[in-house]
Amino acid sequence: MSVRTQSPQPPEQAVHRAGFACFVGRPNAGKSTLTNALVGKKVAITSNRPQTTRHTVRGIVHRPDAQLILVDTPGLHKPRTLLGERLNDVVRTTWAEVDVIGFCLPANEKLGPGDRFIAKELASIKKSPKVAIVTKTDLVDSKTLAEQLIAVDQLAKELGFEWAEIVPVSAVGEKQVDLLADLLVPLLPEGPALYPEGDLTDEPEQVMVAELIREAALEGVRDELPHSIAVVVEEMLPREDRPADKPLLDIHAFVYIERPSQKGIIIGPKGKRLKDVGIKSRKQIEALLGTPVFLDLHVKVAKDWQRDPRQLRKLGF
Ligand SMILES: Nc1nc2c(ncn2[C@@H]2O[C@H](COP(=O)(O)OP(=O)(O)OP(=O)(O)O)[C@@H](O)[C@H]2O)c(=O)[nH]1
Ligand SMILES: [Mg+2]
Repeated sequence: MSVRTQSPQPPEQAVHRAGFACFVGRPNAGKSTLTNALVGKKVAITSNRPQTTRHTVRGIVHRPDAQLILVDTPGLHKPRTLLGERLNDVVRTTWAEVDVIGFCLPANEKLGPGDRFIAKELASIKKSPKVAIVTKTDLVDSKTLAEQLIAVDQLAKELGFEWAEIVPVSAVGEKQVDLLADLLVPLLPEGPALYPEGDLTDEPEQVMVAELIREAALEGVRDELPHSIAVVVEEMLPREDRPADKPLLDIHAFVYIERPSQKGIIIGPKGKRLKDVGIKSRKQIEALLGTPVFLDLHVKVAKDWQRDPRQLRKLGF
């Protein structure tokens, strides 16, 4: 087993590489946090709730020698709803299309049936190299980390394949994040950049805004509620009659929940919770778009949307 702690030697003749690496793993494994750390900016929302990511998010890393396009995917899990099935389908389509697969496994949780299940599926993909990424290393001591690295190595051996690399990282502690990029780049095909210099994601602004609102709404809600929340931005328009040096962007968005009984929780006593979600996400949206924002948030019930094909389509799944 070779566990990387140092970058490979640079090749003698510099070639430019460009391609796609996707991050897969169980929900909550740290895929989106790692994507953001590599890109150097928040392109994907994160939370301590499982199943935060609901669509693939591309983050672009620009380097002199390469363009590494990261595809952050929803956590793969046993689906309980139609939404869950759709998300799993998205992941499988994605890993069939990328140049490298990065399997994220948290250092602080013993390998479980969920990891085994994913590893088994990865074993059947012959064409792409697979890199094991042991995440959240800041949460464990070196002995636990060493045991996890051995277990991860063993997992592939049991299933009859080898990891191209095994890399321990901490996105929060900023440990070995650059090393991971150094190891992924040589696994990409040679070729020119695929995205313009400076683009960090190809997410539409409207989607990023909706995601920032959802991230704020996820904070502090418990049990099943995180899964029930969906956000749609209906309209983003510059306010008319504003002087050129004092622009204001009007954003109208709906926070959807699944049942009328959830409305009170989202809105909070005297509307306080929803107001806080508005304040928090507005700050982030203003930072993202670089313009003052008026954010108009409404809560709506979309009955059992996670299980209803029509509602799912309306919400963009
Ligand atoms: N301490 C520590 N926490 C981390 C690290 N990376 C992620 N986390 C935390 O782990 C939780 C889940 O992180 P996410 O990046 O949202 O996980 P994910 O794999 O994208 O989850 P899904 O989108 O639900 O599949 C968040 O609370 C993160 O702050 C890390 O390197 N160290
Ligand atoms: Mg995620």
